[in-house]
Amino acid sequence: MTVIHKRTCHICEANCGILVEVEGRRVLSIKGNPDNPLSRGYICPKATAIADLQDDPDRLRTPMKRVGDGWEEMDWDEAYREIAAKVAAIDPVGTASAFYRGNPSAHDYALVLQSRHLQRAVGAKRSYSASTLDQMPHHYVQYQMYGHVSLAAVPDIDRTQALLILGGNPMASNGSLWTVPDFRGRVRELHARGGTMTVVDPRKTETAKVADHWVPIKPGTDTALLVAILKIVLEAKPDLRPGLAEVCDQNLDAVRDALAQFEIAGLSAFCGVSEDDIRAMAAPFTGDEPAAIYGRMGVSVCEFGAFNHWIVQLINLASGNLDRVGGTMFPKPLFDLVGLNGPGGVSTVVTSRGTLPSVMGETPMVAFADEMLREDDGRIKVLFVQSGNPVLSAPDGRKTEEGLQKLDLMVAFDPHITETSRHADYVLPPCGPLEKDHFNMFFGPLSVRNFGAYSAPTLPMEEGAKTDWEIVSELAIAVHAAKGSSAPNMQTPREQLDALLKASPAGMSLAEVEAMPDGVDLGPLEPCIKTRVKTHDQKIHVAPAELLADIERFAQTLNEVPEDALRLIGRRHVRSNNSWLHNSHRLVKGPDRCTLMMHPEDAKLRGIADGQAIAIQSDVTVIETTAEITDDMMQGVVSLPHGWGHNRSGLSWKTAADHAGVSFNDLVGTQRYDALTGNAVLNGIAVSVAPKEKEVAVA
Ligand SMILES: Nc1nc2c(c(=O)[nH]1)N[C@H]1C(S)=C(S)[C@@H](COP(=O)(O)OP(=O)(O)OC[C@H]3O[C@@H](n4cnc5c(=O)[nH]c(N)nc54)[C@H](O)[C@@H]3O)O[C@H]1N2
Ligand SMILES: Nc1nc2c(c(=O)[nH]1)N[C@H]1C(S)=C(S)[C@@H](COP(=O)(O)OP(=O)(O)OC[C@H]3O[C@@H](n4cnc5c(=O)[nH]c(N)nc54)[C@H](O)[C@@H]3O)O[C@H]1N2
Ligand code: SF4
Ligand SMILES: [Mo]
Repeated sequence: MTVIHKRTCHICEANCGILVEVEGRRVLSIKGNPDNPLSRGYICPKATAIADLQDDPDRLRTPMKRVGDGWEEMDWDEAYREIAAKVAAIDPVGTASAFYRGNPSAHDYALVLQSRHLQRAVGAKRSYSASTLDQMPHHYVQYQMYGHVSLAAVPDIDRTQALLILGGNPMASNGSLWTVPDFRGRVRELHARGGTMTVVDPRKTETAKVADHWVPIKPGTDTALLVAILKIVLEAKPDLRPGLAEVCDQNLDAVRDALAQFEIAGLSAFCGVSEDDIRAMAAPFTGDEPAAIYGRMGVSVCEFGAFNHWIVQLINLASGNLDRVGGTMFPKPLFDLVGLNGPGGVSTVVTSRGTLPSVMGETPMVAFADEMLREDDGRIKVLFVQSGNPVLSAPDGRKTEEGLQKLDLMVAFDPHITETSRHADYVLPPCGPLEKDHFNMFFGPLSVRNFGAYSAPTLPMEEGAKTDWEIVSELAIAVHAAKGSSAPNMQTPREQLDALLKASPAGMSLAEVEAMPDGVDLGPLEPCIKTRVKTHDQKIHVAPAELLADIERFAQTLNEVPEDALRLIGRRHVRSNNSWLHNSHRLVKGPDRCTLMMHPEDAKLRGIADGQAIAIQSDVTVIETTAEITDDMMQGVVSLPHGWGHNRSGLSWKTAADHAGVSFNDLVGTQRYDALTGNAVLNGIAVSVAPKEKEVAVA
């Protein structure tokens, strides 16, 4: 008998509703759920690959222990006991223990809720995560301005008339820090009502191709463009609109004064965008129609990530579009993460690299390898890697590998022996994705509607399998036992979720939510800033001191002469997700995607032909791939996707290894980061590119 289960796709932030048709344990089809009010039937090609993840023959089914150069299977209790005994012996207090949490952690509400039990049992003081490779600038600015790290102002794409996107490619990524499934459909509707979209990006991306205007920009120079737009808006609209003025701690005068030193002409010259183009981009923000500006990876994961995100907020604010229908608004989701969770915080952390910023208690990933490699007492000895692959995702993959090799104990929670987990002493694999339940915990507060959805497991648990949350909580109990400490009373994630839902403004129980498998739609976003802002004085902090002071750091860069080099940027593809979907044949088939895109003139200058083998050199290393020559790149900029590089030995994902590619992050050094947040710089890397040296035949 076939049954159709409704659930949420867990792969990316779009959180699409899917219909999974199963017969027994066999997945017959995965389709979009037209009754899901958020995604409206949309899915991307990755959704169907959930079946490949579930049925992946290479996926680990039991705990694995490293023995010499190989691996031995073991049973769960034995694995827990051994790991716990080692944790207690190597680092009984936890000062030398650390966690790294990767991206899929954020898509597993149950793991998020339970993982803290393990961290407490271990006593690990240090936390690392993909957030300092990705989005700390957003959390930082949200904390500083709105009083909560998770209080994000989301572009109201469904009602705006002008959308300006910098450094984001939602046509490929399906949106980030902006849960906007069916982006394409929503842009069509924007166009149908006479609205426009402009994309600022060094590459004519898939998103730029459906936009009205593509504005190429030199990587790392967006700050100048943003400042110029803000200046124009401040001139056109000197005062905050009523309604906003009363929720702000001050007018924008401090910002206006600090920006007075910059001339539009100089800013334009710095970023290479003409004054006319800048004025055209600013125009919707000086008028009355609703408009929204959104910046993502390309302007977050750079040296001025936080500063850029602050200016983005200020443009929305100064133009009167913050907290406005068709502008940007704070979601009020079914599960109110913002109301129920502490505000987070901004501080510093002492590392072997000196004092670094620490947002939400984390240590920046730029210091990760150094903290494993240091020789003194501060060395990380015990590491837990939870759903992450930092060897491919963090800067300087080879150095990260050296660090991992030096650990006294490494435990990876991962379905595969990956580039990272191959260095572990133990790998603890979770069940398949369809055996887990799902709730959009982190993505409700980022969604384009006020929304929440719970999905029960689609398939019963396979014999001997465990969810991620069971694994971490059972290991936590074992660690407490080994240390002789008492384990806390642990509620199940469902019990926790039920309590959290009831405590949210909508006040529904989990049972009520579960009874609505298409999701609970609480309607479109609404202006709500007065009740949402979480600063101590309940005002938006327009010009936090650290951000205001960062203007001087920016001013200095305007005088620097940049190194004359090609700039390397990243690229996402709709059939991939970071490093971990390359074991699905249907997603990797077709032409090699791990190519270096370059402009025809740049190629010609270097004598490079399309498809030719090339070497890319940075100040860290050289890697080799093939050139893809295209007008879509602006001159002087080259693009390579990250998350490839399965050319390391001993991996369990065999299809991935057959489509290995090379790792972008092998080229990236760990020295550059955003001064305010410690977020890594992963774009705009200076490289040189040359035809690959011909191998010399040995006679
Ligand atoms: N150069 C460059 N580097 C980047 C980026 C970039 O744009 N350019 N992007 C950055 C960003 S935004 C991010 S978020 C990071 C991502 O960085 P990471 O999170 O470190 O890397 P992923 O590739 O997402 O790795 C996810 C791992 O989790 C495993 N996994 C998948 N599902 C599950 C599950 O259900 N349970 C468990 N236990 N494991 C699971 C996969 O097998 C894989 O090993 O990469 C960053 N790195
Ligand atoms: N298919 C797919 N979807 C994904 C992922 C994936 O790997 N594949 N990863 C998921 C994750 S973890 C995240 S965080 C999101 C990321 O979501 P997005 O931020 O939308 O994704 P990116 O493709 O990294 O977009 C960054 C864009 O910035 C541009 N860029 C680079 N440098 C600069 C610059 O200096 N200035 C400007 N203006 N632009 C620049 C790049 O060309 C690129 O188009 O995607 C998520 N969704
Ligand atoms: S866009 Fe694709 S991967 Fe992302 S949630 Fe939707 S179906 Fe899943
Ligand atoms: Mo990310």
